[in-house]
Amino acid sequence: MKIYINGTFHTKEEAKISVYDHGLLYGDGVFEGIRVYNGRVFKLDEHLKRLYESANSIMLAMPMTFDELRHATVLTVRENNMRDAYIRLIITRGIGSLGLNPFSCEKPQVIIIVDKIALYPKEMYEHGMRIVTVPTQRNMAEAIPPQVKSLNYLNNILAKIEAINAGVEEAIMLNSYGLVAECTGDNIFVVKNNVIMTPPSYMGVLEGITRNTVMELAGQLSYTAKQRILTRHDLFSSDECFLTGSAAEIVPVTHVDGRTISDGTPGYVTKQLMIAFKKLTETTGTPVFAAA
Ligand code: PXG
Repeated sequence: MKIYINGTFHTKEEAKISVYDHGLLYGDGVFEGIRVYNGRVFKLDEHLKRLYESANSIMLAMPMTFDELRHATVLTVRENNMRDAYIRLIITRGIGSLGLNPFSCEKPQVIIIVDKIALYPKEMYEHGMRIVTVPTQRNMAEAIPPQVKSLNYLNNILAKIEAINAGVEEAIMLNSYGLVAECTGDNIFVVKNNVIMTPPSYMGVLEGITRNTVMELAGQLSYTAKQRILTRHDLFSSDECFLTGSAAEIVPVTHVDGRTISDGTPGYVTKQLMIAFKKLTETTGTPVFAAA
């Protein structure tokens, strides 16, 4: 495995950063998780755009231009010679002194890992997943903005621990108003009377690339898709429920807080979206290998 750090490649064993890096000391940095399907990077520019927006929001001056980083990302996939992969792009604040001041840091570190990821067991894609609401709330937008994909994921990790303690794989996080925000690493959708709905970003949601892709696919399949405030009751009484994310892709949800959604099997609209999504991932994206 070849890991990119600031322009050079390292083996997994040798890929190291300083213990003085503020990414480690304070979770100060930003990241992206991107998939490669069939030799093409899916939605690369959308992910890079969100990365630059996240960096700008936390006043982290990106050390590379958009085009340079796009090139480095594609190059790293090519060096690893993988046609189906998961890219983790990490920008840390860099090496600094032991104090919060980010401006003491010399220069941001750019790390690109190309590996595999399997978020949930395969059966869940066929038979659906059980999820529960957990006590840990999603950050308010006035705190760490959920729209920033920062290295500080403790909010979501606490929720993930609560889900695992409850014997399920994923947690529904509510915002401080008790309204549905998202899951720990995925966005959440419901389908009711053939209308596809997901909470608006101001509810405390990361604007998922997969979420936006699903909204587009919904339109192409002639469904109405909209952003709407959702309560737990809206989840319980939905016809269908599913989660979206680059790592998760589209996962049907069949049980929420012990309530069975419809007949307890993955819904028709969900399955149609899964098929359309798979087709899109296989036929679009930035080619990694010259002739792809
Ligand atoms: N919400 C949150 C909080 C996320 O972290 C999503 C939604 C889905 O966004 P995308 O753009 O991927 O559709 C995410 C993304 C992991 C992992 O290692 C998590 C994510 C992405 C990749 C890997 O668990 N979260």
